[in-house]
Amino acid sequence: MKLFITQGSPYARKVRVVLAEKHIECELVTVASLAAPDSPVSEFNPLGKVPTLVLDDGTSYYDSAVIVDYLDNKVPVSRLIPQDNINRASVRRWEALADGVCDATVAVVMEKRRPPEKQDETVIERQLLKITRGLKCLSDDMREGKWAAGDRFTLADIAVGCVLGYIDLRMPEINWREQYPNLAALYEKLMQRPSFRDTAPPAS
Ligand SMILES: N[C@@H](CCC(=O)N[C@@H](CS)C(=O)NCC(=O)O)C(=O)O
Repeated sequence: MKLFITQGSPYARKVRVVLAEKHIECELVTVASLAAPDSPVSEFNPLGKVPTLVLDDGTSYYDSAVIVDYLDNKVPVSRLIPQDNINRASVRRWEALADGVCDATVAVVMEKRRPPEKQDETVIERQLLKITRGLKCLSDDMREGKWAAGDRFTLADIAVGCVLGYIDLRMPEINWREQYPNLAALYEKLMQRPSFRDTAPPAS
């Protein structure tokens, strides 16, 4: 089994944390450039995106939500996604919100990489609003809880940790630690786990 990744991708980090938490062996293939038309990942995923998981028989799975679901069921111990309907939907909603904040962060970063005269301020403003509202919602919903969703470590914590690490990497000017001490405490706790420490994005 091999997983196509880039070092900075928060979605790939989510899958790598799940692999580590569940002690699943998997070869990591780092893609040098996703923009290259001959990127090796497009052989397995027509969208050319990471993460993409390729099984030994050539079957490929994407996107990150599909991959983590597959992995959690492949090794059904230390489940990261609850099986009962309500708790499962709750964890999945946390994941969708955290991934959505990642999407908005990526959109801002991409817009700001365009030449200044081509950047659209309204696009940036709209995405920044999603980031601001999304972080506030994550913090409000966590309240003073020990973990993001319920009383145990789940995929919700992994997804939140990955978006916070990504914001640190790409938009360190967003001072979420000061604004949301409960998210800061959660991230600090997550970074004590080898799965998070070993997958921390490299300094840009
Ligand atoms: N919803 C997807 C998002 C994956 C994604 O956008 N990955 C980025 C890297 S962080 C990518 O591959 N971008 C290349 C592209 O869009 O062509 C997931 O959760 O896997």
